[in-house]
Amino acid sequence: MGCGFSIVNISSAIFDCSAPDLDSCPDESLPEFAFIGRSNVGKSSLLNMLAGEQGLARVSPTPGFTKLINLFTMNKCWRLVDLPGYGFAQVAREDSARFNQSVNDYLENRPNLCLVFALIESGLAPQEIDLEFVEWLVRHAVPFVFVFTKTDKVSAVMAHTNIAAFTDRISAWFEKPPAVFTCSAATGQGRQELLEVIEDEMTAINTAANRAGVPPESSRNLSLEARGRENRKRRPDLNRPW
Ligand SMILES: Nc1nc2c(ncn2[C@@H]2O[C@H](COP(=O)(O)OP(=O)(O)OP(=O)(O)O)[C@@H](O)[C@H]2O)c(=O)[nH]1
Ligand SMILES: [Mg+2]
Repeated sequence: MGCGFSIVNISSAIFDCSAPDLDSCPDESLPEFAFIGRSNVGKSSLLNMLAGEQGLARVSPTPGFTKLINLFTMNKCWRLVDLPGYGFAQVAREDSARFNQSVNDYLENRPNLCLVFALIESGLAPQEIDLEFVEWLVRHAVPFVFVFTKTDKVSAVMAHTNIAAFTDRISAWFEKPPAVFTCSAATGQGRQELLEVIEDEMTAINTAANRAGVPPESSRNLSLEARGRENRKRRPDLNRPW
């Protein structure tokens, strides 16, 4: 199956490997979409929901469950990447240990990382640790969109209030803020919209490859690297000194 196939229909979802660090990640030939967020926010659950396969990534009510960079290949042509969460209490005693260095390294330096889904719990008022992590993403020009999770656990009004409060806190950091999505791994809410985000990114990659006049299959690495460079150049305009 080629990469021109509609990615909204996931027909194969395969576990690649668990990597302890960036150097242990597999080859850079496929576009990657990664999930990041506080421990227990629902990263692994959302990955399974998008892949349409419960049990693909391991889910647990215990925070800090995912400890490695877990990579999964969809339709043999793009990857979903489940990352360890941040803010897990037992590793949060020291400030320096609150964020995982391997995760930061992956987010900052993986050339085929197309887009990050930054997960925030829709039932909570803005948390300092989430704001701090988003600030890190902005600082490092990591391309991301927001996904507010677990909408089944909260009223629509409360979710809206929390999302508005969060986006209000960060609005001064951007000229154009990242897109905001909501989801529930329990009900499947948001699945179509998030797969469309991935499809749009994949279409952009293929279009760039075609424009370069090289067949998409053989130029995939090249166009992704170019895309990574482009993403890093697209540092949002920030209205405050860092
Ligand atoms: N009600 C509800 N529960 C959810 C949802 N998503 C995840 N959960 C639950 O939240 C808990 C944590 O889910 P995970 O997907 O393991 O969270 P995670 O972000 O991968 O957590 P770490 O790997 O520890 O960083 C589990 O008990 C899930 O069943 C959701 O959309 N709705
Ligand atoms: Mg997890």
